[in-house]
Amino acid sequence: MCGIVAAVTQRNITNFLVEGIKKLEYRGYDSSGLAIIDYKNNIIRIRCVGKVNELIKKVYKKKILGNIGMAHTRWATHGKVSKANTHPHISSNIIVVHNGIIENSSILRLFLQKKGYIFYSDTDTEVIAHLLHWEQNKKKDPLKKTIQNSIEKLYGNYSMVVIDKNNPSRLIAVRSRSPLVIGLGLEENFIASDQIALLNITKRFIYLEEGDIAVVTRKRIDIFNKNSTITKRKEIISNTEYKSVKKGKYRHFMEKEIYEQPESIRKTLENRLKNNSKIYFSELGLKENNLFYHAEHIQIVACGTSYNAAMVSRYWFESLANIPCDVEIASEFSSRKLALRKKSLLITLSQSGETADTLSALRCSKNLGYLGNLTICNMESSSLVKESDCCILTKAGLEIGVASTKSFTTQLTVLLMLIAKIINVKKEKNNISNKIIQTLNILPTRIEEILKKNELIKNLANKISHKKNILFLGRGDTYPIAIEGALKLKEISYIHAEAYPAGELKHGPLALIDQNIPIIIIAPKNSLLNKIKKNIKEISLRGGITYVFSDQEFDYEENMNVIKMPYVEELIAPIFYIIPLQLLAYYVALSKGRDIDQPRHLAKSVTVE
Ligand code: HGA
Repeated sequence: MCGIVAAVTQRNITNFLVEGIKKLEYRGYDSSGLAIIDYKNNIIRIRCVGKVNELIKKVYKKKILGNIGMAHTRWATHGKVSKANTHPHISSNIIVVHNGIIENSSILRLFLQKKGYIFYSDTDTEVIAHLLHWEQNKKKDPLKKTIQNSIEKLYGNYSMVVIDKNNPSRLIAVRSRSPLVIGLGLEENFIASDQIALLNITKRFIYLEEGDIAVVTRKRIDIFNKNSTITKRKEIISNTEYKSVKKGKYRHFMEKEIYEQPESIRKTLENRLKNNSKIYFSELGLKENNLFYHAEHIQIVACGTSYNAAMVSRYWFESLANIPCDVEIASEFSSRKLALRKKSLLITLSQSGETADTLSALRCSKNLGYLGNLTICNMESSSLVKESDCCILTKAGLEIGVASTKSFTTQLTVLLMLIAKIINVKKEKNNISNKIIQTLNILPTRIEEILKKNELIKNLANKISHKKNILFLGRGDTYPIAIEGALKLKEISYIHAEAYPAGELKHGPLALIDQNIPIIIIAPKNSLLNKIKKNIKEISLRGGITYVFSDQEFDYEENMNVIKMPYVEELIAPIFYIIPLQLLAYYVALSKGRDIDQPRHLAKSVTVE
């Protein structure tokens, strides 16, 4: 959350900052701002509430000329959404943009107020700016030393970029549990919270590591590690293509990403299914085989959509591989005292690999005695990948829409492959893993078939988009799909939606049923179909209106509508059935005119706990 770009350039910096921050808008869009030191050494700061386009309009009305500056797009944590709280924050000569939370900011604020500092915002970021200014003037130290002294006083997870107007040739970047990447140019250098902001300028990147402070000028980059020792960090050449961040023929990134799923799944499967009988992950070696061989329990930790993917996989781990599996929301996992299961393998799931709650859960788990930990992640250079014992990459490509779609289905694809791999490792010959592999091969084609049914889904969206509440029901491994369908609808249409296991309705939620609550039911052919048919009857008898997604025939019940789905193999039905629910959420939100790629109050890559 919160996007940072900064640069020290040969050319005028304004276009770079504006274009860079636009690309990071997915990280937060409450407000945005920039600050440039102009050719006369004045700080020019422009800030506004709302989308980055508002900022762009304001910036281009002024002609700003300068070679060093920073921009920020905000997802508020300290202080409401307002211009005064928008970054950059300034304390005399010190300018700061920041991502994260300073947990002890109230105490520091009081301390600085006593020293005479006047605060113009409610943010923890302004506290950093004044603290740096105070430290700098107290000891007359160079800025890097000042920053080293100040960060000892800051508690929390954050990253920041600082410019000192009195030395306007360098940027100072600090990484403390929140990512920052340096982009290397020709006699100019850049900083961003995500390489996506820099991809049209450079392919050469250096990722800062925990506790690093980087001093960046046009010609030099000096990185100091957490012990203040000058250090070298590896330069990487990114192979991410810039074009993948464009919408192309689609109206929204979410729509594009829904339709990209067959391709993303093909990429995720590519070179990993060997001779239809073995799974091969190039990221893993013999050490991991050993880990899988000894694992007697799986503990998965995740948030949001990744948590829902984990919930589906719990059914698979237990029914296919006969390994007990528990799934927990990351923020809960790290905030309670845990009783460890014997020989337990910890798995974390995250699209960005920067999800603060999941990272914190991984860090908490480290001394608890897990057999080892594995992350399933979409971002190779992320903190989660770096801090885990081993990783398997989903190959979803960049996902820009705040509501995750292709990251969910590629996570499920990897989880199924992982289960087949574990079965292989534990027992050399097993039909189940062969069946998983064969069925996964068919998955992209099955998804292509369901994507062609979009007209059916559009019709349903028109019928329900004016409703205030919607229920989603599933049973067995489609219950988490009902949860994910409800989450998608809530996120982008703002309609209240809840999901239940169909068998649970009679234990309470049935009292909600009337003609005003459409009930979406996922009912593929499986051993639970007859039970779910009985549940549908119970709803119909009470006047409830049901919309049943199924490839099966049903006896007519009053107020029941069947949305006929193409055939799909039972094993991959959960992955298949989320597609119509993603489309449903999309078309409902479209008909309500919602801001689909950037729904209110949300942001992608949730880097605060
Ligand atoms: N705490 C700062 C930055 C917020 C942030 O990083 N959000 O992800 C603020 O509230 O402005």
